[in-house]
Amino acid sequence: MYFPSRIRALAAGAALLAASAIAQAQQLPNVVILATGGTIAGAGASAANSATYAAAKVPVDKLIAGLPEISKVANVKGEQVFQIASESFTNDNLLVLAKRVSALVKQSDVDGIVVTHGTDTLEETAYFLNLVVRTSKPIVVVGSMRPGTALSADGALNLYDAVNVAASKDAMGKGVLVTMNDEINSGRDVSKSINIKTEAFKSQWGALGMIVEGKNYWFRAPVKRHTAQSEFNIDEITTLPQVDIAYSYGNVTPTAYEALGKGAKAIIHAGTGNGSVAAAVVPTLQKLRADGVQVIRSARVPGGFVLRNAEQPDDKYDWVVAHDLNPQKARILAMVALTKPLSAADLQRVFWEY
Ligand code: DAS
Repeated sequence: MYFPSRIRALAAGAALLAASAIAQAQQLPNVVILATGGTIAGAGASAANSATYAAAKVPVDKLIAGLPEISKVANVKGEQVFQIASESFTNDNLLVLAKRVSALVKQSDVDGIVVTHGTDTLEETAYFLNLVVRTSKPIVVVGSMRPGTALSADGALNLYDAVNVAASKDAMGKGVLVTMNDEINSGRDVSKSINIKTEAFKSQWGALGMIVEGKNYWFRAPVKRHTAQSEFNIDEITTLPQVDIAYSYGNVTPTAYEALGKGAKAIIHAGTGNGSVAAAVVPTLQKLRADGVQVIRSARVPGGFVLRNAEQPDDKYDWVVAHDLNPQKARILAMVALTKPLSAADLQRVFWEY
């Protein structure tokens, strides 16, 4: 039977639906998800495997398809930048990722960026982006402690939160952010403090806020320089200098410092207490400094900050203190800072400001 008026009505209805879908999409922010691997893309043999699984398996399009709720929050596009476990991240990975972020945030049709990442070095990548990407648009780094195949997997909500924050105007100008376990943390301050719980990421100065059911609740903002206010720019960086970390402990010898000092532009001393240097190591650090290697005192103690000229004569030895940065964060800042020819005094200013 042929009913032209019904067909016309159906066609008109379909056109109306299509038009409203387009109008709605035009109203939503545009968020790009750059996937690098990690547990958030991991898969285990069974739902009972929350710790035994393979990281970096699930492609970004599958992650997005598995989270239809985000289509109501933003127009989301995915790019698979890498598919690796983040303990294997290299300086080249950092450069490639940061340059892609920098290119995307320059686009007027991109409102925010999400980076999915393994949790092991997530804090390093988040801080690196915080230092070198010149933008006020939200950049949110996110991971998960359990693979998506596990009971009570945390990745889906972490990713949903990350897209919400990346799509939020009130997240602009706060530096690189990390959304894990309902919290919004600063990419500068946050570090992985527990290796087998979903509440793994903590900032010793506290979270910036929380996100609940897609709404951001802010309680503070960063005071250190970042992103648009940074003097560093990934578009002007082609390579990163070698900076290594030497861990200190009782009975320590200069062996590691001597070996690392052969190729490094800076050594991060993960000292005991307030970044203390064992008497057996002082002469080696003095020689490294004389040879042009920067010596930066951080601490193996997770909380507090290293004081300049307290138990160690930093002025006399021309050493730098890492302030409140843990050794792995201090390494990221030292690498970025030493892309420029800085004296120890200049470097110390950078550690106070960033
Ligand atoms: N191997 C860990 C990593 O890729 C898995 C994870 O926790 O994301 O960082």
